[in-house]
Amino acid sequence: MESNTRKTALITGVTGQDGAYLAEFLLKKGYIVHGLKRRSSLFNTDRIDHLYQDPHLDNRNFILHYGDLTDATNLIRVIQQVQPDEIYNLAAQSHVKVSFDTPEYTANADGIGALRILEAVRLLGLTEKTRVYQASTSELYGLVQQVPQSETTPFYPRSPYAVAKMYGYWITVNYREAYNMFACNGILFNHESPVRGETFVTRKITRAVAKIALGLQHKLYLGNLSAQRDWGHAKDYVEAMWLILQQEKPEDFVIATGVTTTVRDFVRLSFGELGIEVEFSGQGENEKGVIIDRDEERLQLLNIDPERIKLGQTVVKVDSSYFRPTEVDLLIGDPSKAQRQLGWKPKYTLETLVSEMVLSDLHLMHKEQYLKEGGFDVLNYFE
Ligand code: NDP
Ligand code: GDR
Repeated sequence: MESNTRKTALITGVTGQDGAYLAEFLLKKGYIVHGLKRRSSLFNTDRIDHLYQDPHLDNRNFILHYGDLTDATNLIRVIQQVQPDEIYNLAAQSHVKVSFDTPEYTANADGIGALRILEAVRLLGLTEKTRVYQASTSELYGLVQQVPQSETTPFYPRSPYAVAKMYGYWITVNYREAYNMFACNGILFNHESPVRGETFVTRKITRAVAKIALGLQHKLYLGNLSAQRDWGHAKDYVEAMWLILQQEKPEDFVIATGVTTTVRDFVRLSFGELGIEVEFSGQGENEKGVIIDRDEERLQLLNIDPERIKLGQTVVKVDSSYFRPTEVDLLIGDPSKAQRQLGWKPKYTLETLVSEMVLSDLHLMHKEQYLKEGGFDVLNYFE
């Protein structure tokens, strides 16, 4: 892109999983990317540190602004300053289980936050210039009405998170219809990556599998093992976000792989990636996963001591404190509209996703093991 035709994008939630992949994607496309980040008592920019540019340099194409979706005046100021061609509203309290503990905050950030962005664009007279992407979610489908879920499937949200996102979905549709704004929902099904937050189930599993293999952890405690999710890779999904805003007409799209898997099978696949076979037995809270076989050649290839992998060892147990007051049992998306209209197709399969996540966590845990064995694992400032 020539510098005078370069587009400008503003990403809220730039420090999150999707924000980081999207920033990288847009920078490669030649955009000037602005990101909204929250003030935190610790550095929270790990995922975008590789994109960081010294603020003292001229001609930066990646610029961060402090801000929060609960602060309208701040959003208005940043949007006025940036004058974006595209806004990707990815910021959210995105953890479904946590939303039961912080329902009001979740409604404020995830629901009213979307309104604040749209209203800022309107108040600043940018409705013709600025296109808005709203991060909607398969959690909107909630209690199963029909499968696979498509753009026409009715919503039945099952958590404060999903209810807040339902407001975000409809206010986006409403601003599109009322003010002729180019505002779109991407209804994205679960998508993961090596930089997925550590408390979402996939990353919790892949981290634990790597730790167990290296003797840094003994057991993995999980909640509902029978939940089924349509898991894709975040890298594929941020491309879909961009495609949605490049269309001639603003519309909403389901983005999914069309394949669903249980949490239990995700665990099996993850251990399998390292050459460890786990079998499940028992039911409900008594279900457990036990090591029944090991592939010594694979383990050695990955620098894992096969002697650490004990046949008969229980490595997965159920902890009911991870159950949700209301659960979403089955998600499987129908991405045919996106395939047809956007030409979008995921490049990753579940197997390549799991492999990338497990090997990345194994790499991290090898470093942790090295530090621990060298006596550098705990720096206690408060002794
Ligand atoms: P993450 O939880 O990884 O990232 C969320 C981002 O939002 C972080 O940058 C976080 O900042 C920021 N944030 C949270 N609250 C606020 C706030 N009040 N003001 C400003 N920023 C805030 O989520 P993902 O990247 O996985 O998801 C991106 C979006 O897509 C979210 O809206 C999520 O709900 C939605 N979504 C995600 C799906 C998925 O499977 N990943 C599927 C469908 C929708 P900090 O880093 O400081 O915490
Ligand atoms: P989800 O993702 O709720 O689908 O929301 P999460 O990975 O948290 O849960 C998926 C399923 O796994 C079950 N589960 C567990 N979940 C967690 N977190 N921890 C556990 O120990 C555990 N054990 C079983 C859950 O009950 C659930 O059924 C994600 C988020 O990214 C949302 O922001 C996004 O909108 C949706 O995906 C699509």
